[in-house]
Amino acid sequence: MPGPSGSNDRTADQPQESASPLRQIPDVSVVLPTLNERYNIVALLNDLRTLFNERDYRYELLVVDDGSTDATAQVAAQACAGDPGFFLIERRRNPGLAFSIREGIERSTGAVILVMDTDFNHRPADALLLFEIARHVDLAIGSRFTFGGGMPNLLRYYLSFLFNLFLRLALGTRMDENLSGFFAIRRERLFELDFDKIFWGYGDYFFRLLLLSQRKRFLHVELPVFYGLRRTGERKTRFVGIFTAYMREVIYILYLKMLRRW
Ligand SMILES: Nc1nc2c(ncn2[C@@H]2O[C@H](COP(=O)(O)OP(=O)(O)OP(=O)(O)O)[C@@H](O)[C@H]2O)c(=O)[nH]1
Ligand SMILES: [Mg+2]
Repeated sequence: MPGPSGSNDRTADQPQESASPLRQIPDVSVVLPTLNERYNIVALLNDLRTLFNERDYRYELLVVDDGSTDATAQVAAQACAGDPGFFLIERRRNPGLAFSIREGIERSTGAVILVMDTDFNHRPADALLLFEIARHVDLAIGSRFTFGGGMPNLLRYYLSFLFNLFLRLALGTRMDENLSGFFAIRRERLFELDFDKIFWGYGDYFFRLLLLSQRKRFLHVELPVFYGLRRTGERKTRFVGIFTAYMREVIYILYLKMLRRW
């Protein structure tokens, strides 16, 4: 339903109208969490729309904004005015990256759900490939640590590599990449999982998603991706805080596993 700004406004307070039975299911729903990404979001939306339109894919782009103060939501809505595949979710409660992603997923309708950052760390061309792969498997993961993948900042790359290795050994995931946040997943498989156990916190939601999807024997594929540099704007995360939160969560999961409650 077109909102006041001409966009399709899926706000948290206005539950989505049920889809018309005549409306075809989108091939892909892209969940785009944003926090002050005004100077990145328009270019990203345009790149994604071009990629999907060129290949005649039916898409849905869900910008999930967490109360940005730089008018990210407004510029995104303006850029996509009149595009029936664009949806804006303006969150007003429970801020947080993983909560935003969950809300985007729950309000999406596509056969494949793709999650990516909105600052060009995750490249649109890789997003297209992840979506195409996920149509044939259950979960396609953008991986920095599979041969061919990487990051421009070598120090961050090696620190993340070591931490990923630790996650893999400690938790028993079987993946090179455990903190991706860049993945495509088949809708029907994703909805088999218990969202309450996965979607909270920051990037740690991804290793919980992996653990539960492994338990359900999803077919996983890792696609090497080389991260781009954030184009403009500021990082929202602080390395030490995030690292401490992830470590605490790993220890908690190990403890629960010992009690056979995870
Ligand atoms: N909705 C929502 N999005 C968020 C939140 N925090 C970060 N994001 C978005 O999540 C993505 C990742 O955040 P970044 O700040 O880029 O984190 P990062 O990739 O570790 O940092 P850089 O290396 O500087 O890019 C970006 O698209 C942000 O806009 C949040 O609390 N809510
Ligand atoms: Mg980033």
